Amino acid sequence: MTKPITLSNDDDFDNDTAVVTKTKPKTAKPPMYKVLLLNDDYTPMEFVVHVLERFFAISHQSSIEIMMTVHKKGAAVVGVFSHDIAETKVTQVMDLARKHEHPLQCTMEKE
Ligand code: TYC
Repeated sequence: MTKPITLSNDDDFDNDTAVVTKTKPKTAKPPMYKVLLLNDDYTPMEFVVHVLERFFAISHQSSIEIMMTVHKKGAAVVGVFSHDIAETKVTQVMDLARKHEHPLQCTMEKE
């Protein structure tokens, strides 16, 4: 008499299943930082437009629109950059505002 073959629960000979694994990419992308402009009651509108054109290479028309968004809403993101570039932009804006004695505030935050 031939002995019948019995499979235990752990065997998976013909009952094809697969373990799906996700490989983590080794090169993580660096975090990006939003640069924000904050509203205040004293900085002249033209100065803010100038800052956007000069340091963020934004067109005159777009600069007016972004400045008005900040004026009405209190703040706006003006760009997203690597940590180093974002820090440079914030410093450039703050240095020029200080030089002209305007209270304009520019900040950065992790995206
Ligand atoms: N609120 C300012 C004014 O009425 C204009 C202004 C706009 C100031 C944007 C700062 O980030 C700013 N003169």
